Amino acid sequence: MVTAYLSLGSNIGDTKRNLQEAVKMLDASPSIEVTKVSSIYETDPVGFTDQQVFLNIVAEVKTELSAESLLDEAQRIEQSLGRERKIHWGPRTIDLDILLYHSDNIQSDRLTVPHPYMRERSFVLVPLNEIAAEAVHPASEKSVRELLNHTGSEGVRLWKETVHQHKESFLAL
Ligand code: A4P
Ligand code: MG
Repeated sequence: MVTAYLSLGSNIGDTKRNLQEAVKMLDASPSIEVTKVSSIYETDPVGFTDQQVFLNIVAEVKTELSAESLLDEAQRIEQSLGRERKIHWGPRTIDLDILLYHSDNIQSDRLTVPHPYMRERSFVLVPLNEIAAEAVHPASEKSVRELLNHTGSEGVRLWKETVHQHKESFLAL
């Protein structure tokens, strides 16, 4: 059993509901249990900036799946929630990225873990810090708290707070 952290973001449609549906679907997967969910943050778009604000969260999962199979599952959920790939870094119904998988460094055709941009993205580090401040980024050997102290939290605002990082609290928001 491995602990992994996933970043979820949405800026099209009923964005809160998209996040909740994605977490429910993850948790419903036979080999994945969602063990923590961050508060929901409203975040200014990064990369392609001429688009709606995002809602972003980070979820902790325990899984028996390999990282590649976890990505398959994430992509299946993106597809079933109607994700269409159009603009790189552009608007999306739901985006699920693997941030950390155990303490592995993975580099394959389909997968780079730790996620290549997580160290510079406040919309990832703020929610990740809420649920896993002491987790270590294996490439840099820095904790999430240290990475966040360096990057800062500009453009990231608390939108709705979960109680004790419980998925039940998140699903009730
Ligand atoms: N891939 C490689 N590594 C990973 C990983 N660790 N997790 C590959 C997930 N996927 C990974 O992703 C393209 C390919 O990346 C996948 O097929 C997979 O094999 P994609 O989601 O299909 O395409 P994309 O959206 O163009 O790229 P990506 O990497 O998801 O976009 P980003 O970099 O995540 O940027 N601003 C705010 N405020 N909040 C956001 O959530 N998100 C983006 C998306 C831009 N700006 C944002 C936000
Ligand atoms: Mg993605």
